[in-house]
Amino acid sequence: MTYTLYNRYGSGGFAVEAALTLAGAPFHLEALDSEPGTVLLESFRSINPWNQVPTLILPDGTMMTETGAILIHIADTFPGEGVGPDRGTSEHAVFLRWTVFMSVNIYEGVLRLIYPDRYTTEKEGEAGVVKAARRRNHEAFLVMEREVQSGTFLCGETMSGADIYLAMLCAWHDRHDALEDLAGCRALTHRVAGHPGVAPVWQRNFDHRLKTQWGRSA
Ligand SMILES: N[C@@H](CCC(=O)N[C@@H](CS)C(=O)NCC(=O)O)C(=O)O
Repeated sequence: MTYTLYNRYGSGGFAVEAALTLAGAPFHLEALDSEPGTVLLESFRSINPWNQVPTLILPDGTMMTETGAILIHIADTFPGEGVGPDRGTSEHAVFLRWTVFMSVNIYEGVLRLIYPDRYTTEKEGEAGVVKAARRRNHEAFLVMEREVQSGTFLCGETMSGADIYLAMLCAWHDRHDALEDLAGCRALTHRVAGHPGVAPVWQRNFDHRLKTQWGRSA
């Protein structure tokens, strides 16, 4: 019944590792020897043909990719463990909405910032790709900001995998843009990073890689 999670410290598998930890799911972490922002070794393509992490192997051997899909799957597999609201509820609809929103809009935008050569055929086009991605990502964060201003979590009073996802993306965004107009997102990121169930995973992934020590102050 053991999961295998392929990640590299500081990359998107943080959110999956945090969710598995919250769920109490047994897992083995395969930490790839690769730095965030670089391309993975070609040999990893034999495990994930798209050559990205996170890659999760389920206990029956099924291979899963896509952070949002994995978070939703873990929430469904371990109901009541704080990864996501009960299926069929309005809170679950909210959970699905924001998890998918972050995958298709923000995470994808992060890739444009880091690997702009994939999004233009001209070398001189890369600076424009980065500039537009930074602007578009910030617009997406402003949409999220309205949801978290109340000081609670995306799906209400209880933290979920969607909040973990948002916190990770917000901490990354802090490296590329100013967060002055994202007070709610910043506060949520501190709350998630300082959550007792998440903090050890957060610190191992991010503390020595990010300029902000998330979770230490609100
Ligand atoms: N759509 C994927 C994106 C995953 C992704 O971009 N992962 C990065 C690390 S944060 C990666 O593997 N980068 C290597 C590459 O794209 O070559 C998801 O949502 O999980």
